[in-house]
Amino acid sequence: MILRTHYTGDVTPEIDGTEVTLAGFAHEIRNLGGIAFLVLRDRKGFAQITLVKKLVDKATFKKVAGISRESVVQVRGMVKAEAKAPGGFEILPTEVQVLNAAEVPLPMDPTEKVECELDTRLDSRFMDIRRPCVLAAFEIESAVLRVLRDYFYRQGITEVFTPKIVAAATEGGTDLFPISYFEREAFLNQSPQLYKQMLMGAGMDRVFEIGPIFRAEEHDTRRHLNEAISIDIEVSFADDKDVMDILEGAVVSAYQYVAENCSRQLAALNLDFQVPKAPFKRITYTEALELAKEGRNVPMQWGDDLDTETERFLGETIGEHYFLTDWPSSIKPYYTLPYEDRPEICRGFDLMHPRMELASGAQRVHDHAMLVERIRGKGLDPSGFEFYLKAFRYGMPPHAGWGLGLSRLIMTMLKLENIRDAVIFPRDRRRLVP
Ligand code: AMO
Repeated sequence: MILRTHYTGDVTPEIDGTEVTLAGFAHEIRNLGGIAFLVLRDRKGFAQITLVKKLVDKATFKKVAGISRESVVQVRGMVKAEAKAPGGFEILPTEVQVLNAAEVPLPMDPTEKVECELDTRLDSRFMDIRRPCVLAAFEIESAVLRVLRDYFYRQGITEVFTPKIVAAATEGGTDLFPISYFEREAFLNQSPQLYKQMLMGAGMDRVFEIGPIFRAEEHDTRRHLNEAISIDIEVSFADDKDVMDILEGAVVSAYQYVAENCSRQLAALNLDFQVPKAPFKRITYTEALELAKEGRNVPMQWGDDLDTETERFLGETIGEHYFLTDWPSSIKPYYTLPYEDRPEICRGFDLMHPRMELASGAQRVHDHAMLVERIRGKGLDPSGFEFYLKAFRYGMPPHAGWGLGLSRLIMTMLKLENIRDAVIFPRDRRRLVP
């Protein structure tokens, strides 16, 4: 049983005279006495249903005039070209059915006329997503996932899934959500890092994973969530430069695909959309620090992590996507490979959007003894990493990889103010429902 023959967006004035069946939400109902209009909205647009009192039966006119906003309706009728109506057509109905009536009042106004607080919108997210400008972001996200998967497949990268319930920390022992796992304590994984590296030891050579990461951080910012989707890759027989090239290609492909295939969604977002130009600038941590010191009076020392203010300053100065490379070994995780001749610097990198960090990655330590030493050097106990370290004892190819935050990619691509706007049901410090 298909309840519609067309989406509103597929009806054009050229099919004047065709009978169609549309289904969607009652966006607006206007009864002007002798004539009534029902604006039907579906995910592809709007259609004006015009009822002339003299031409339709009384009962239908009365029913339409009494429909509550946002009720689910189905309309069968004839397409008529009408320059003044949205999309250049109207529907002269032969049958209008209310499939499900909406209660009054609505929990929020789903039209775009009224500005609404983010919290109110998130409390009634199902209704918020009915707004074309909100829906557009999630349709674009789906398009981005599709093109990224294609991009990875074309590079011979295999899609994998790794566990989200784990026994131990991946990235240093902090910021994990504990859960009860039968008689033991377990944790929600904060990154597929250790597993994707182990798969290099498994000879899988090139893997990618798109899945949730969990961070029990207390952050309450516009760019942090406690559950996020991360796009991770790991590649054997490759170094940091090789995977930076893959990352740059992934980001540019995503933008390009959206520019070419998502014009309806971009129009709903009212965006001036620019595809970033490759190659992205690559500057070292030390160069970035010099730039920041020149431009602003900051007491930052070599070895400090870049604070938000410095990141903002660099973003404004550089003005486009850029890579920050060659970080101090002391502030990158234990799995990041130090340069042989300058062990205080490592082959870790971040991909930056002028507004924030989008991804981080590195060439990894693949030597067992060095990895044990690096784990110890970070004040961690190697015995907790035995399942991981084991994969480094029987032949581990050199490898590199990265993790890219999907919501941050979408947020920056679509110039959204808050990362929560790039997640259907966000999880943050205060929000566990819906
Ligand atoms: P990192 O911790 O930098 O690196 O995470 C990678 C990317 O994931 C996104 N991200 C987040 N997005 C929203 N809210 C959060 N709380 C959050 N935390 C991370 C960011 C970030 O750049 N194992 C490494 C990756 C690697 O080296 O392969 C890692 O997890 O966009």
